[in-house]
Amino acid sequence: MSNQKTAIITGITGQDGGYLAKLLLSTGYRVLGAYRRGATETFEKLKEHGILEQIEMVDFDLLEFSNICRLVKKYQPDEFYNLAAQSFVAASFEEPIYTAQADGMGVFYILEAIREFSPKTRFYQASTSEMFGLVQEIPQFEKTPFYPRSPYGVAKLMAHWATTNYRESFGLYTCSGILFNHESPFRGKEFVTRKITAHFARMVVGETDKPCELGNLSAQRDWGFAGDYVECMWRMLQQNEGDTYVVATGEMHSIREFVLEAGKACGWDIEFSGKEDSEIGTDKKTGKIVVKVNPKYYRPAEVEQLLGNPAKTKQKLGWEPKVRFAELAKMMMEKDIERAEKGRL
Ligand code: G4F
Repeated sequence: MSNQKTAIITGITGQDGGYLAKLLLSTGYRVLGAYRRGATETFEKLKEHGILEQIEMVDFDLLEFSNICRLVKKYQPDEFYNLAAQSFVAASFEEPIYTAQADGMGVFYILEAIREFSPKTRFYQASTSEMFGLVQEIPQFEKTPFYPRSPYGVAKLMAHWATTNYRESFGLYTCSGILFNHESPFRGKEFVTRKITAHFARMVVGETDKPCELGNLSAQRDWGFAGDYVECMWRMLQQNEGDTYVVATGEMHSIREFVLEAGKACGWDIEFSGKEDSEIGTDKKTGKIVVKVNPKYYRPAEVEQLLGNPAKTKQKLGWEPKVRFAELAKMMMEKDIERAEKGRL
């Protein structure tokens, strides 16, 4: 197939990498999966998607400029999706320098490699709603001023502006997707939604009796489905020119509400009681405590609420989020119960 498109996806072992690879493979792309050798992540997600054999794995490290240059020069990809990052906000307070180098500088390396060796390559940067941090208006859209609240948000903001700047300075086709939180059964277990569903699933199959310990239950997020969001990334790279897009559902829910929805899928009717550090969630039917607050999960600076306005994205890209909050929580909960029952959680 001579007109087959080639795409490089960094962060191929992550949640979004798997969904995006699946989408691109289904439309005939050659997919190069870039991953960091020795990364703690394995290929489990790609195996579960059933696509591991169809992806050509290539070594990649956001901190190794020479490696990035060789990769871009060798494959001259039509599309380059940068989904690799140190993506856990809480960890960025402990590893700020690494996070700044990987999530910030790493993007300059990729952009320089594209500029030098393959300027026709269309580039997608995984920007994030964490850049809005201490939100300056509600809801947030493409022109809302940024106010990051973590080293992660600061590093991502640098990469975001680098992406815009290389478009304006060098005429590269670059896009930033300002993605609000997006989840799925393939979400990493360090993130709050999956932490909850994985823990609840262990309780359901009798693997543990202990409640799930969480931090700030009042934080609110605009949660969408990762499968919907990767389709939007692809659409961004099929336009006449690059741009910045907010990707969100336009609905906001608290951690408490996610706990309630996940609990429903376990057959529980959870009631919250107590305040702040001593808040607990109890299943009314059995009296069992299923959630409790542990202040160790509080963050040095919190992003209290994020709510996106995806009007431009819907209008320009014809994109619509399909999976909504309650369905998302149910989907994640059911999959984790199924995994727990098979001993594969
Ligand atoms: O699930 P989280 O860890 O996601 P967070 O920090 O919003 O970041 C995610 O979304 C961003 C987009 O907005 C991405 F850029 C980023 O890479 C990542 O994908 O935490 C969500 C909220 C926070 O307010 C946190 O304080 O949940 C609160 N939370 C409460 N208890 C907890 C916990 N978060 C985690 N991870 N673990 C807890 O026990």
